[in-house]
Amino acid sequence: MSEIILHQYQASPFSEKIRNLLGYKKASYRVVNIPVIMPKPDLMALTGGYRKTPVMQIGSDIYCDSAIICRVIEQLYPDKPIYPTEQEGTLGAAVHWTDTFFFKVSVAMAFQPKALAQNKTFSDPKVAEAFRADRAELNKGSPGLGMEFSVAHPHWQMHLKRLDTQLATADYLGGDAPNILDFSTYHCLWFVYNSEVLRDSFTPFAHVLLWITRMAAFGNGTITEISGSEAIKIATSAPVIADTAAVDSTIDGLESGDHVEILPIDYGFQPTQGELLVASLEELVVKRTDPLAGDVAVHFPRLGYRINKL
Ligand SMILES: N[C@@H](CCC(=O)N[C@@H](CS)C(=O)NCC(=O)O)C(=O)O
Repeated sequence: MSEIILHQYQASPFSEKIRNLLGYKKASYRVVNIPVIMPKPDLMALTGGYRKTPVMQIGSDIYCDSAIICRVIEQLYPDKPIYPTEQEGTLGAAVHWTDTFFFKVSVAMAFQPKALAQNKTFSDPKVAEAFRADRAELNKGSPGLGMEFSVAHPHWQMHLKRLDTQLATADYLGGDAPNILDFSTYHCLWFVYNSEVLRDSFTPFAHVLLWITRMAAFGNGTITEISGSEAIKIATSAPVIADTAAVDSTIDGLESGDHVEILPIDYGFQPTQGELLVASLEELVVKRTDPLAGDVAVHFPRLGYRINKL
């Protein structure tokens, strides 16, 4: 089995979701630190268009979106399971709400004027402007992640109060042990908690604060940094694993080998094109041949993505 390579950057909350899960699973893995804004040429060689963070690579299999990344990590590290079957439906819904709506609330909290004024990265006006322009490009054609602070703040307080009530009864949202909802919730809170000027917003929620300490104690696993070009070299020398055609043509009316594009339905409409390998209720996979990375299989979760025949 090829080792996990996580393409990520330190400040990315969705990357922290994965690092924290890999810490919980006591995994060793490699990390490529990718740029926070475009261009990301090494990442594009692997994904063929998808530009969000994080992306996970195993050999020449490329996994886009933290939802599918967590599922693959669970298969690789089945000990201490985080997807209890008896909660498959409710957890799926709660995790999606957390990773979409509540993530937006958290972004508005983390980027409120008080926090931005203290943020070292944004103290350089050129850096701040480049970031704003890049995120405007990312969000083109979609409502993006924008939420007014005045709307986000009461939603933040409401959800933290509910979390605090629940965490007074158990160590984790999952009960005695964390489940996927703990990791989804943690990265949102981590993003806000990282800003020292915002720490006091947690003060009324003592049980949440204890839970943050428990989650943080899992750490991030054992990390070895490699370069983007080393990761591409690994992709070129590995065979594509997802080579068994598994297209359920009753879902999208598509056949194995069709030329398609896959893109998110929320924001970041940069598509990945390729030859259809898998289209099931859970997963979409295309195969593409990249001039640098060779043959790669690019995987997406079904939830949150659309597929178009070209
Ligand atoms: N649904 C995606 C969302 C990922 C996402 O929005 N990541 C942010 C960073 S935490 C991002 O991609 N920002 C733009 C970028 O990094 O280029 C997932 O679960 O992985």
